Amino acid sequence: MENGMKRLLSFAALIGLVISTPVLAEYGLNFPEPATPVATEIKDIHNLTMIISTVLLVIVFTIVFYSLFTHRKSRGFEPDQEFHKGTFGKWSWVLVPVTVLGVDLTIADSAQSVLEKVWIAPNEEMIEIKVVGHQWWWEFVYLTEGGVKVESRILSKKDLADRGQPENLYLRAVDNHLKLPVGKNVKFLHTSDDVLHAFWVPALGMKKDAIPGYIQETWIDGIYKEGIYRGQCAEMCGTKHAFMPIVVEAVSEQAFATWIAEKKVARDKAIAEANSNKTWTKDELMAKGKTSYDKKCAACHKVDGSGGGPFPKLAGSPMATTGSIADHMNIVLKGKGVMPAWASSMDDLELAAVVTYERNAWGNDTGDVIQPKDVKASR
Ligand SMILES: [Cu+2]
Repeated sequence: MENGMKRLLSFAALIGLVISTPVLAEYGLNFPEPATPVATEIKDIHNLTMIISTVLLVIVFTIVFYSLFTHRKSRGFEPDQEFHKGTFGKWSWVLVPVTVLGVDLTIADSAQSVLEKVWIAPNEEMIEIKVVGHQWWWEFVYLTEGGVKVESRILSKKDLADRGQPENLYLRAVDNHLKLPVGKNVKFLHTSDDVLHAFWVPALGMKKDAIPGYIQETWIDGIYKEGIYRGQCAEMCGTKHAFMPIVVEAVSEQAFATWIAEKKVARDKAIAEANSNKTWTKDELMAKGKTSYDKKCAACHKVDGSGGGPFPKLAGSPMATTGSIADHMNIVLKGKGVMPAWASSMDDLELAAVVTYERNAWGNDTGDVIQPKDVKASR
């Protein structure tokens, strides 16, 4: 008995914890306001199903309670022994399942047509975006806009404070948004660089698994209005699964075109810089390295290189001090254990800067300077 009571109390405490979690504060009782026609249709199906099931629930429970009350034993009610011989007794076994099936098919039919719309993108030209899941960030490549690339990573509580954004956006905000123009059809091609992830933005009515080695397709049929739509990774993808939110920013067509143009200029500049045969000074590499490290490596190894949990510390570690540059580079390029490989998502200059930074920051002071051409050679 006492054990049962304890269990009940801990269950109540658990429910209390779940209900009071700040993460839930953002959620209402219903679906988020649909932002695309297909999301509206999904919500309509949900509402239809809810109405049908509520009506059925009321009818069924009315009959159950009425029967229990009216036909209770204390009233001296005698069961009808001939029920199965009457017309209703004979046919109810057919009529009830037929009615239930009819209701099911009503729901299934509308659900099927919406599902088909979600699954099959129309064969017409539209903006195409490759969505790549990484441990633990998102990469968006605008295939039809000249391959413009966006890397999207979570904002820490400090980042939010620095940007003057409210703290309750923590776990819901990222540095670079997935920008989309309003009113345009957009096709998404989903894949992953490492493990299973899933791209999920409820307001847009889309969710798709990101599977390494496969490409899956989803599409949206035009966002209604400008605004911010938040989502998250919906497939358990490792220790930082909860730390890869998605933020879609819908902007006017013109603002989108301007943004793409700016992105192209910045990208061409970065490519030219990375491919120049320039020999970089240590200070230049350290500055670049710190920017990249803080953004891409500090999530696990910490800003001060102190690591933690399964992530080794780099400050004063043999790998980043007395160990050879080649071994150090190899791990950054190819990954190790839970550490992802960075070869494909950083260029030679960025990798040279990061390794230089790791070998000289936090008192590591090896004096080693790694040039982009060294990275190229060890790829
Ligand atoms: Cu994920």
